[in-house]
Amino acid sequence: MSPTPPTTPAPFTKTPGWLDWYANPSRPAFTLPPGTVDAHCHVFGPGARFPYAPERKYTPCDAGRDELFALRDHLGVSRNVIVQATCHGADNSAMLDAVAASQGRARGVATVRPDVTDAELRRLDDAGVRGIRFNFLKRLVDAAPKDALAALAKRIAPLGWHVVVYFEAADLAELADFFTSLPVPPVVDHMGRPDVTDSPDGPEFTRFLRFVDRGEVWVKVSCPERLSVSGPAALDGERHPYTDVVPFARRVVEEFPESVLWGTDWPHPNLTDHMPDDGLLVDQVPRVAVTAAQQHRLLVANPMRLYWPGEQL
Ligand code: 0GY
Repeated sequence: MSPTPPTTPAPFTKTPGWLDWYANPSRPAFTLPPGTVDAHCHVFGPGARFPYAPERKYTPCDAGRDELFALRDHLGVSRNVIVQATCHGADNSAMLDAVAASQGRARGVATVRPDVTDAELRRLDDAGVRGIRFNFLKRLVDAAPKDALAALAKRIAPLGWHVVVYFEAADLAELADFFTSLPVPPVVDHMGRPDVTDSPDGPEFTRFLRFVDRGEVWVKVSCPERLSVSGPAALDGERHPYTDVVPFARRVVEEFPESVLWGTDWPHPNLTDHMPDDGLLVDQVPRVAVTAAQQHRLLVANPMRLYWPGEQL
């Protein structure tokens, strides 16, 4: 069943120009392998039950757990990693509610404040959280001092968690040493947001690849719709948009097959020109992970190792 848009009016007014998620995604032509994990997605509200944070930089459409699970089933995904969205600040309730309702088929990545208690971290761990998110995009959050982030990383290390890091490509030079100084692995959102008008062999992406090469760095091969400049209209075959992102994603999968993750980024916050058909995002997978072995690592083995270690595949 395709997810259907919410019918009850939200108590919040969406940011002007906000695009709702794609209401009737196509059925993918590519069959995802059994056990596939969507390792980057979000829930928004619904705002009537889980109010958006006062400090948020945008107000989204509601996009709750039921719609996420409907999309999961429609695409043939088995599990989700639900990453706390900035519109909920450090109130993880909507994400935790979704993880609880998934009956073991979702894990969470939380946002916590520096003064979070150890008891709260243990509660989050019991609830299925396996990491925290450090966001360096000024349009999404106000910057937190690095020493506070480093202190948090030290406190989550005994739980076996990681940090999900989101930054602009131009900021990596300044952040790389900080990331590798942390006692937990960084998991990089959206391939570090490369400029895809550049070459995958150019200096900026080469710097990113060499950073990943330091070891214990995971990369989400995600968000072609956000990174693409050629966009949804320039097709390479009927179901293949975002072609300019493919060489970057393929390069990461080929160089670091054991460290890559894939995700939809549903419900696609802050896209301003179009909303992707999630079925087409699935169909991009075999373009970036071309062998069955690469696909199994990207979609199943790697995310299972990070989020459900020790579970049988
Ligand atoms: C993403 C990207 C974005 C937003 C968020 O939590 C968020 O608000 O993650 C973005 O605007 O680039 O990962 O969904």
